[in-house]
Amino acid sequence: MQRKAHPLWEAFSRHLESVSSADQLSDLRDEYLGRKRGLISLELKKLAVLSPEERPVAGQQLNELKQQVEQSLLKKQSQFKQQHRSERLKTEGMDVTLPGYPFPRGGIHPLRRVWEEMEEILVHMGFTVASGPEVETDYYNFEALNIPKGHPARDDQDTLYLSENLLLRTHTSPVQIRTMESQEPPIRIVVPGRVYRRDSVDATHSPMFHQMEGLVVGEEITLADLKGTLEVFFRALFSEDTLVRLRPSYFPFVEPGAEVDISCIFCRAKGCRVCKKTGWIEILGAGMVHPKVFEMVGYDPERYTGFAWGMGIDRIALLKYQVNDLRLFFENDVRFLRQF
Ligand code: 2NM
Repeated sequence: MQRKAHPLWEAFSRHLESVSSADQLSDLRDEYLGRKRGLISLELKKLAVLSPEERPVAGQQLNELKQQVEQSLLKKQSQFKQQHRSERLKTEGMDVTLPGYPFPRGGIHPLRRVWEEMEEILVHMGFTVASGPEVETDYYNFEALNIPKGHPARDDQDTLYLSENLLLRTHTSPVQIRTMESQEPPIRIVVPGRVYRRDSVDATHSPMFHQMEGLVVGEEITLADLKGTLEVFFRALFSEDTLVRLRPSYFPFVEPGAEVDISCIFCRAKGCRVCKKTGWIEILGAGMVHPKVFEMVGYDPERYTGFAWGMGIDRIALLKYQVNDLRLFFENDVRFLRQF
């Protein structure tokens, strides 16, 4: 049986019709459902004065009204939400299928990559990375390395002097001297860094380039250790079948000194353009540290022996990436750099 609707229902319905915003809707809710002064709450209080016969009927009617009001308010509220959402979509919507903006990517410079790769191999072999100043004194760059004033090697180096006594280091060897001065053997260091020479720029020369020198000092270090160390290093850097060979040579700071070749990594020693048909590529200089150098740093040359080497990072990068002009590494044209 359809019960008669509460008289407030009609008033509420009319009110609800005229509501046009979420704020007005909230006011309407307070007006009817507010705990203290809401119209329905007031009606509920009036139940108390009715007779026991009238009370259940009126009470049920009132509860139905309350439920209907609540439902109507919720329905209206969700209409407003929907409306708000579609308005926002109209103004804030975006086409997620549009292509994005290109994102410029940086990269590691090829010289730096080779530097890091070489360094990592040596660190795995137990070497510690050492570094020092690029502006050096005559003493650390020459004197302590058994290159006294007037020695022809000083002209060979073509040094960039800053003053009578200060210069841009021509090799990283001063770092080895500083290390030996400050610590006792055993020593096992690798020294990567910038070095400077008075050279004009061409495909194979630059006044600034990069070296990675190494030094091992101990009580029974031999030339065989030097060869074995370099073999392990080049096999890791190039390939497992790389051969190493030493040819006698002269550097004032070592005795004996050697030029070190590796078997050609391009033709596997068959003979090609890179190795000039010899099957070998000259890659570094090395030797057993000269007793005079040990004396200069206060080591007993009777007790200690050691080997050292010096190699060009730039030259190895040229080989590794088959680039034929050093200038490409220094000009930093992104079209070139992007290829690495
Ligand atoms: C080279 C070749 C041979 C070398 C020697 C030393 C030191 F400090 F221990 F005496 N450092 N580096 C060395 C030896 C460097 O470069 C072609």
